[in-house]
Amino acid sequence: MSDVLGKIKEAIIDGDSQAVSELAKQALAEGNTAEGILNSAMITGMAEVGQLFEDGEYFVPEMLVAARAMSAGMAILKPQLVQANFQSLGKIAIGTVQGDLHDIGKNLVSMMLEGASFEIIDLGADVPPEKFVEAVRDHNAQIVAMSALLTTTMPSMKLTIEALEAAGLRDKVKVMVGGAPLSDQYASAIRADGYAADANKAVALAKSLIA
Ligand code: B1M
Repeated sequence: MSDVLGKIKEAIIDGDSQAVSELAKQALAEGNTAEGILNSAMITGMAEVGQLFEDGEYFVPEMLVAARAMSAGMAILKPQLVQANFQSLGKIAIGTVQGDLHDIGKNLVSMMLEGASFEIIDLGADVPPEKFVEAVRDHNAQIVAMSALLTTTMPSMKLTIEALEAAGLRDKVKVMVGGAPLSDQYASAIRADGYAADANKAVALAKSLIA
């Protein structure tokens, strides 16, 4: 790993937002791609934060400052990740499901989808089933995209699909799911239309769902 990428990773682990912003700018100026910075430095830094939490060395406040530092870095990379394109491929209502506050992965997926020319209706985090239903109804979204990072919040995806069915909207919309504890098997079990393991795969999946 190059020097600047190593420093970004360390700054994520330390939760130093200012350093992450400055180093991300430096890394871009040195010719690194936004995706390279994200994957080699920032996401690996966050994975290490998760490991430190699991090992009992980090607690929620440390995870929170690391998340802020990650968001600060993503803000610097966003213009490179999202290139304006006016030909919309379709509308996607995206959110992290009810009870779940983890929004970094969702924001990243959302950015990449926007960069691939989808119109994004970002419902935020802790989104109850009825909010997804409302978004499909009000915006005519073709895809509902749900993220979950906690095993305890995964069932909310199933509840959202059932709410779409109850509202008579399930046939009009495709449902895609993702997040670290998810799998293809879980997606099939709750009758989602697809699962993506990361943001790039989410773009490919969204394209295939509306093709
Ligand atoms: Co929390 N947390 N957290 N946390 N947190 C995890 C998820 C955990 C794995 C840590 C650990 O134990 N190792 C663990 C979950 C265990 C489990 O359920 N199996 C955990 C826990 C336990 C908790 C709390 C319960 C802790 C507590 O309070 N005791 C609590 C729950 C709060 C709640 O949500 N109700 C909690 C709180 C928090 C913070 C608020 C402090 C903070 C989140 C801040 C924020 O998001 N704004 C936080 C953080 C930062 C993490 C870790 C360290 C990092 C998550 C992250 O942002 N990763 C995480 C450990 C880890 O992931 N290793 C952890 C980077 C991000 C780019 O990756 O989100 O996986 P990810 O997204 C990926 C893919 O999953 C995929 O694409 C993305 C890009 O590749 N993807 C999709 C995601 N969504 C997708 C949707 C798609 C497609 C792909 O289509 C729709």
